[in-house]
Amino acid sequence: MKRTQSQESRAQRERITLEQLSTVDPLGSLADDVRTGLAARPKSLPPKYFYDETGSWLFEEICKTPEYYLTRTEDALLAEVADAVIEAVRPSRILELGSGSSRKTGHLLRACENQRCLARYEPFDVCSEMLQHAAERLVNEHGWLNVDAFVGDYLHDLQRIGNGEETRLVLFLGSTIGNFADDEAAAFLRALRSVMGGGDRFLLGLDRVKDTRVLHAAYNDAAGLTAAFNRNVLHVINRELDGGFRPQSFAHRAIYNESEARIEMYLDALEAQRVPIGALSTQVAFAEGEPMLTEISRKFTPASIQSMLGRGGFVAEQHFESADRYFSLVLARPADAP
Ligand code: AVJ
Repeated sequence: MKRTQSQESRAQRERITLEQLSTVDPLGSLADDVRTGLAARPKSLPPKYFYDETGSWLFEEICKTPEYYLTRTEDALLAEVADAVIEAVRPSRILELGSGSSRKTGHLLRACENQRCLARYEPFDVCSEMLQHAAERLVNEHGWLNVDAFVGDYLHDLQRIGNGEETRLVLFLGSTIGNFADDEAAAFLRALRSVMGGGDRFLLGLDRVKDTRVLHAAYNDAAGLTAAFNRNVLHVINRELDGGFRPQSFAHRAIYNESEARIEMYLDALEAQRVPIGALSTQVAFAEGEPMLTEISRKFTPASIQSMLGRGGFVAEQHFESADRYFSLVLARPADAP
């Protein structure tokens, strides 16, 4: 019997669940974070506030620039190794932290299909619209797939995802872990470790140390998208905290700090100015040329990956790298598990 279109879409919707893990507003911590960051020297802002609707769109556009090799290199590598990963882990569930549009996940789902390892997909993100959209696309593409989506902040709400007997593969892709300082990365990994069972596995994407010119270009694209992405955080503050930033009076600057092995992204004040922030009942003074750190993006070596994982309670089981060694995918297991 032929099913009508509405029966079809209902059947698809029934394969999707969406659970709100936190009741806290993702922007709830913005005021405190901005107050703290702007009182620090150098002034700084946390990178997680880049990603409002405009910022998420700008990031997607950055990924398409010729200079920003990260996304396409990781995507190609994942396509290459997905079968090996699924064969090694044979997961019942695939949990993806910061899943966004879930575009790269398709490689793993196809590998699952090929190997008759029909895992449930658990995308985890702050944006429920993005999750709903991605889930609908995926159940549409994969007739066998069930999606259990989680809305929350993976830095705070990890403890609330259940941990059953089934094997879970946890994904953290895109080298997002590079945004965390050493101690933050260790704390995040330990928190993740604590919700994982001994048989669970962790697949982590990491950008590698490479020629400084290649790194520099990736964060200073010719089209100016990274500059717009950087300044977008000022628009977010203006909107959410009744701020008076004039984004055009700040210059985008991204440099590779070789001794720290990280990109540092700044907004430099082009002139001396006082910026009112209504919701904080304050004015923030900037000297001419004063830098404000908006993001670090760490670059890794096999040795720094090992030591970071070790501090977080993991050991690398398999290390996959692209032929140009621009990017790594590391399959890790809890250190104290068999
Ligand atoms: C999404 C955090 C991996 O650090 O490369 C892109 C964000 N910043 N261009 C990165 C970003 C500037 C990106 N991550």
